[in-house]
Amino acid sequence: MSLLPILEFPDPRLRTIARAIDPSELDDAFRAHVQNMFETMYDAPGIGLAASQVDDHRRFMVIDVSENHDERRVFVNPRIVSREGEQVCQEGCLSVPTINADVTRSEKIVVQALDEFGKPFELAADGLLAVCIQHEMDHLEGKLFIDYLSPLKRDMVKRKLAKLRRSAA
Ligand code: GNR
Ligand code: NI
Repeated sequence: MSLLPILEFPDPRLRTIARAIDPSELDDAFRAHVQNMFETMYDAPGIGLAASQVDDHRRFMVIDVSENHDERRVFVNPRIVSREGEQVCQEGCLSVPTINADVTRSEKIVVQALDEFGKPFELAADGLLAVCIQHEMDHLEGKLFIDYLSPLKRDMVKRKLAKLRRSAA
């Protein structure tokens, strides 16, 4: 097991659009990589991690929104097949450290994906799980939650992060 480095904004690699995975790629090496992603996510700590964030541009993500870290979910080639309603959630992102902001997302979604063994499944999600699935699927499209902010707020975020980087250097 090993912890993977997480890319941080404004790294241009976070803007990469992930490519679909062929089921033949879902081998033991892939599953070992998935375990490293869970380990990296729990260590951060976070409730979700898209492959894009660890510079892997295949279309998959891992999520566990449980308190006890006992509800691991792997989504390969996820697709949202229905949406209903709206919810506003204060979001954060491991790739945009120290920033939190309200984002409006669908309240309920139904997602279809493959698990890490290539088995198709369908999941109805609401609340935080629905938010997290939408947040991770955005990463796979090269999109970050701060992209939804007004230009003024996004500018404030950029300046805060630039200042943090200067003091860290
Ligand atoms: O750990 C995370 N928490 C979180 C909280 C509210 C909305 C979305 C998230 S996802 C985030 C981890 C992350 O950056 N995943 O890409
Ligand atoms: Ni994120």
